[in-house]
Amino acid sequence: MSKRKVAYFYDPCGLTNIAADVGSYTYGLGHPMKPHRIRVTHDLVTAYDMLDQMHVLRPTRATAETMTKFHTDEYVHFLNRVTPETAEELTYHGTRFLVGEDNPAFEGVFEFCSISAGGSIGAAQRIASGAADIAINWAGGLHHAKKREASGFCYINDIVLGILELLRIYPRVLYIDIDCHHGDGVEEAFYTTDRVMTCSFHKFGEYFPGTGTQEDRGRGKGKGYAVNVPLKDGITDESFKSVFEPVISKILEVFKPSAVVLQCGADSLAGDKLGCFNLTMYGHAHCTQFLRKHNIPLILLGGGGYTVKNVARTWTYETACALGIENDIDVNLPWNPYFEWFGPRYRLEVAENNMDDLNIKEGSLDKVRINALEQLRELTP
Ligand code: ZLV
Ligand code: CA
Ligand code: ZN
Repeated sequence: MSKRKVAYFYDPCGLTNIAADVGSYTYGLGHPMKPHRIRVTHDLVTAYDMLDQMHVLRPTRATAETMTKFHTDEYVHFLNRVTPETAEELTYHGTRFLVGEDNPAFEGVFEFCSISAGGSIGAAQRIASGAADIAINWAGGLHHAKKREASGFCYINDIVLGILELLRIYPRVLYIDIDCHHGDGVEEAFYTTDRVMTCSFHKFGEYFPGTGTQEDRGRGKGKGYAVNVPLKDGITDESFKSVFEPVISKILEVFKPSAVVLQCGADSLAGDKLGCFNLTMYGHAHCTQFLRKHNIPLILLGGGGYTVKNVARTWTYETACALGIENDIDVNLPWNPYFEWFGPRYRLEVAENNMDDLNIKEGSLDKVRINALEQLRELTP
């Protein structure tokens, strides 16, 4: 397999005036979203000596004005001035902009968003200029953020901003979302256009955010260009592949994207604190490998992922997949600042568990695959 030019975005100096990186922001004690996982991933990528095999770039922080390419002025202005102390007052007692405890006004929230969005926009620019074949931003992938509101741990939609940047150059962009949750913010942003196809694989049924049925297919010009693959608990590598491969192959055939954005949310891994799927690291990374093989300009983004060690393992392995060196990677972890923490096995692996695959047990997987393929067949010119 031939080499690819890879750009890797990482901010080593988050939290202004403090010697810290993007991993230093915290949503607060007890909150499942841990930006620290980006730093642990970076330390593993470093320990595996991958940094000198790619262009390591510090993202230009997205300005408030840049964010308004998607979000409203009013919302961005709010986010730019809110602090933990003023949140109650500025949100009209928690009824506007930030709803509920999912989206706290934590210290440095705007700066955190500007790093996340800056990385995804930078990744898009690097791809569009031809300087990279694959661009990576593990601090991105915050797919729930809405035009005028934060949602599901996401404040600024770095993905929408990155895709808008790609659309300046490319006629068609494909967005694929393997996070365990529905990619509702990105779907909504491009629901009425045929220039962006969105395809989300997610748990559906009594699960956040509650959207993403196969009847939701886009509207107007965008009809047919939103693809939803609703799944049940316990999906295994084999089941996932049996729907991912045919659906994505068909999309590549009928939509012919000029660039692909893959949201690699790691809460679809087995053993995730919030997720309910049963994918191994290899099953998850298969999606990256499958897309790399097709040789279309590719952006890899982060997203969910709440069992920090497994997130770091998987995104590290996926960085190796982008470089095409995954077969040379030692499954025994090299020494790194968090080594002790990866016990008792100290290995680069995420194993499956013994949960039932309800997609097979309840016989829904075949129907879901057939429905998606039928929708795509209708787009054939
Ligand atoms: O992975 O939350 O269920 C991309 C992503 O896709 C809800 N939120 C909403 C609806 C009512 N609430 C619950 C409010 C709880 C606030 C704090 C938690 C705290 C501790 C443990 C779990 C949660 C939690 N919140 C679990 N699931 C939620 C979801 C939001 C899921 C966002 C997924 C984001 C980054
Ligand atoms: Ca998803
Ligand atoms: Zn998620």
